[in-house]
Amino acid sequence: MGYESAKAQFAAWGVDTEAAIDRLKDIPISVHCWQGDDVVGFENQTGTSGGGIQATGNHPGRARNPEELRADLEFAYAQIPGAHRLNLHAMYMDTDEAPDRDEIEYRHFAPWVDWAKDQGIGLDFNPTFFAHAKADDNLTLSHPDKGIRDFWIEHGIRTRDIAAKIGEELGAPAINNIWVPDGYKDIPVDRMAARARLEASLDTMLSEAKDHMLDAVESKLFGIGVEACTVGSHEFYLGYAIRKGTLLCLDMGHFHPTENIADKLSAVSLSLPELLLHVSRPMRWDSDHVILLNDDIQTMAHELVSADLLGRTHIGLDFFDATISRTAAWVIGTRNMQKALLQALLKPWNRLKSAEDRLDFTARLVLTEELKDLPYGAVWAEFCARNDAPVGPPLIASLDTYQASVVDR
Ligand code: RNT
Ligand code: ZN
Repeated sequence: MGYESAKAQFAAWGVDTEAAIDRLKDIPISVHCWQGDDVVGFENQTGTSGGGIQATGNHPGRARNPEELRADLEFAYAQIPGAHRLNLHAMYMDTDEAPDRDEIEYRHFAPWVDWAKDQGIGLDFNPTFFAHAKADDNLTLSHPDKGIRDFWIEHGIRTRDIAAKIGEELGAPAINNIWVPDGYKDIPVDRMAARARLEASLDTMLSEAKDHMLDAVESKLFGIGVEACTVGSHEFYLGYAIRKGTLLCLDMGHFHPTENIADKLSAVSLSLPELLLHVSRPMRWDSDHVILLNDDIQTMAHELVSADLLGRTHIGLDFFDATISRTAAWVIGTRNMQKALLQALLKPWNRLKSAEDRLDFTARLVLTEELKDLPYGAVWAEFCARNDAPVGPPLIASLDTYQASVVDR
């Protein structure tokens, strides 16, 4: 009932809700495993988390092992309409062995692949250059000590092999995203040396061409403990990605607070064939709050649709909040990304673009503002119903029931 009326209202603006629903169903979101356990991992390493990527809070229910994490993910995916991916970090190995980071192999992750096949989800991967004694200086691939650099280069090479094998097993490429915490707390005297070392390490790490996987590089502005300089800055990686043909990962928390990250998509995509997003919500700094359906996310979705970038942008999430139910955080954040995409898919693009082309900015403004009143919620509810995901009170009940089942962990 509600949907049929909404469909007619959108149709009056020339918008086909069925086409939007069909398109949204096929947009995978890569859900980050690390929201489930506060970025701890399963290897009993003793290093500090590094680069300021610490989750705060002590809500009950943190997943302590791969079985608990998978159970939590299965629950979360069941509340999220559509088919998605899991973004796994190397520190989430599932094995009785205790390989160090420079010893990991595909077999240490094979249970994740079996599970992904079972669930019908794709996998992405990440080397873990933090939470390890050899990262305690907040220097890894750019460390002045060649031994430390070589250790991390070996780790990176192994993660590329693992990602390639994962991609081969699942029949779709796995992205292997490189983020290093490298930087300086206080003002360095030789930024060039650190950046030259990072570049050389990356070159060695990425020297072998690989099928079934895609390399991505993620920049950052600063982190707690590396306030004065981040070696892998935006300019560093933008240039690197363009020269080397890797994906560029834009994390929404890794820029100056007043920068509009959505504005960057059209700009960088003219020089880069594919992009990776870490959709996140910084508050004052790279604080990785659960994403809301707010202007930042809606603008991001707007740009993805308006600039026709959905086909070459991989959408991943990156937030971690341990003050609320971790499973609810996944579900709320992922659904918000989808809601923003749906809103963008429900815009009368021809009318909007033609007003702009005619320089009729009055018409453009009246359109953007009137469109906000259209009943997108009824289309969202229909999308959820068709994909067996709850909305409203049943969703809340489902989240509560699951959280109650994990409080004794
Ligand atoms: C850190 C980066 C990075 C991490 C994950 C865990 O600031 O955003 O993406 O959050 O790799
Ligand atoms: Zn990130």
